[in-house]
Parts: sequence; structure tokens; C-alpha cells
Amino acid sequence: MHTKPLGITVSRHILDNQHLHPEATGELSSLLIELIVAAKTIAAEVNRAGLADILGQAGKTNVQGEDVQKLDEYANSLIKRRMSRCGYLCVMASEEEADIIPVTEGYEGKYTLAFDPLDGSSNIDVNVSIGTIFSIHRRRSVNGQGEETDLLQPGRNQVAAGYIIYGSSTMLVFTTGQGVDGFTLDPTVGEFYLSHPDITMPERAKYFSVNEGNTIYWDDRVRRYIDYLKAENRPTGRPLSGRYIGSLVADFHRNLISGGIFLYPSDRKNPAKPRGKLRLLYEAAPLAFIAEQAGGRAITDDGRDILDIEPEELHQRVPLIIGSKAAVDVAARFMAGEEPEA
Ligand code: P6P
Repeated sequence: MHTKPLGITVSRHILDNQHLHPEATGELSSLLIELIVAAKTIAAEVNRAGLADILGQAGKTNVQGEDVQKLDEYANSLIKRRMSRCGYLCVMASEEEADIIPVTEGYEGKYTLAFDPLDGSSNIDVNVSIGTIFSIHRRRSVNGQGEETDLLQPGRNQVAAGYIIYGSSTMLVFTTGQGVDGFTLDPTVGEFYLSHPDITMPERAKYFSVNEGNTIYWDDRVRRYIDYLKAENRPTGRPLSGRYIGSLVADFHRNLISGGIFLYPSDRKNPAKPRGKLRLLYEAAPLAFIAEQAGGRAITDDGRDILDIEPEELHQRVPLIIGSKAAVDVAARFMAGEEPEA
């Protein structure tokens, strides 16, 4: 169990850790603190959603062809408005927006922000945990408004990545490349307090998370790996327990804390999504950065490290296998066509 040195706010933690980056100018710290204000505002709205007339479909569809729910729209608009004038970004990308999002003229900075404002939104109306995911890179272009190429960088270049999970409590989990820390929101004070310092993902997986409704659409190698996880072999802790919430942030967070593996592999279900459903820039890459920083691993279903993929387009989809290192290492062997027994 973690000791919980209560009372350390996330702002204090960010500023105290700034010394870990000798070249730090404080801009990344200020960017993170600004993003956290947006997160607190979204948390308040999400927790009120059951009461406010903000539930249900907003009647539009996003670039993914998915119904946009009002909370999605609210979270997207709020992050755009707050971050556009923060002075530390040159360009943004959102799951909810087809094109890159410019920042306010005169407020251009040296970082980029890619975000999924409210992932798992199909769960909003049934009160299942949902989350915001973010990824921050240093710009490649020199100055002024950023370009798409500033966003299309491999995940290994990220300077920070994190998520906020709106669940039984609201938690912020993020990394700046010096390990992973978790903060829990005290809604009575409106502050995130350090509650999970230096999170490490258990080496052994306790859970496996995958939508088995897609089994008939998977490649044989994936089917064989899932059967391996479900087979009895006590020395390797099998069978694992199945846990699938259908909300990436919630499934990932449980596996990060308790040990587990999440898979959303390529499937033949929808020819338009040959590489699976999840997006590289603002879902797979930020979570892969967190996973690796916490001692885990993240690969595609052809064995490539997620963090090494050179993005080609803003909303690029990627198959994702992410979680406890030992389980992902075995998954990589199955994806390479091996059939390890133990
Ligand atoms: P399926 C939610 O819509 C989401 O993008 C992720 O949060 C989640 O992991 C996945 O899709 C669930 O997809 O096809 O299993 O319903």
C-alpha cells in the first residue's frame, strides 16, 4: 500500500519537482497547472451531470463518426478555451476536432497538446468512470502558430502525459519522464493531493481487459494469447480474472494500480478500422508513456513499441496491448507467432 503523504497539492508537487529538469523554465509547470484547472472544472460538471440537463446525445457526430454527448462537447470546448490563451502552446489536437486547433494569436508557446476530452463517453449515461487523456510535446517548428507536424511526433518524444479519471473519486495521474504520480481531488477544497507517489505497475498481471465480443474478428495469434491467459497454470498466476469496463482510462487505471493487461487489437469487424479502434496521439501514446514510466510496456499487435511509432495522421488508429511488463512480454511472443506454454 502506498503511504499517503496528504497535504501535498499537485501544484506544490510540480513546482518542487521542477528542479529535476535543470533546463526547466517553469513553462511546462505552468502549462500543467493550467490544464489541471480545466480538469477540476470538468470534474465538477461530470459529477453534476446526473442532475444537470447535460446528459445524453448532443445530436452531432465527431470526426470518428461517433455520437457526441453533451459532456464531451463541454469538456472539449472548455479545454480549448482555457488552453488557447495559456501562452505555452502553439497548437492543439482533440478527438472531437477534425483538424488542428490553433491557439490565440499572440499567445503562442513552445509546446503542443493532444487530448481526448472525455474518453469512454458512451458510459456517461450509465454512470461508469470516464476520463480525460492528454499528451504534451515540445514543438518542432520555430515560432508562431504551430503546425500538424508539431503534433505528429513519436510518443517517445513526449515531455508529459497523463489522465484524469472521473470515478468514485477524481484522480489525476501523470508523468514528466521522472516516474508516475497520482493525485486525488478533495472536492471540498478543490485541490488535487498527492495520494499515490511513484506508482509502479505490478510486474505480474492479475486482470486481462479485452472485449471478447470481438473474438471472431481477431487474428488467431490474439485468440491464442487470450486462451493462454484463461488457461489454468498456477505457477504463472493463470487463469487471470477478466475485467472490461469499456472505458479505456478506467481499465488502464485498474491495471496500473493492481496489475493487468489491456488489449484492443486489430479486428476484421470494421474494414474502416483495420488497425483497431483506439487513437495513437491522444490515447495509446500518452498511456504508453505512463505505462513505461511505471515499469510496464505497450506494444501493437505486431510487436512494435507504441512509443516508437511515427504518426502519419492526427486521428491515426493503432492496435494496443498495454499493461504489466511480464504479460505484455508474453503477448509479444504470441504476436510473433510463438506459442509459449508457460
Ligand atoms: P468497445 C470508449 O468508446 C473507447 O474509446 C475506450 O474508452 C474503450 O476502451 C473502447 O472504446 C471500448 O470499445 O468496442 O469495446 O466498446
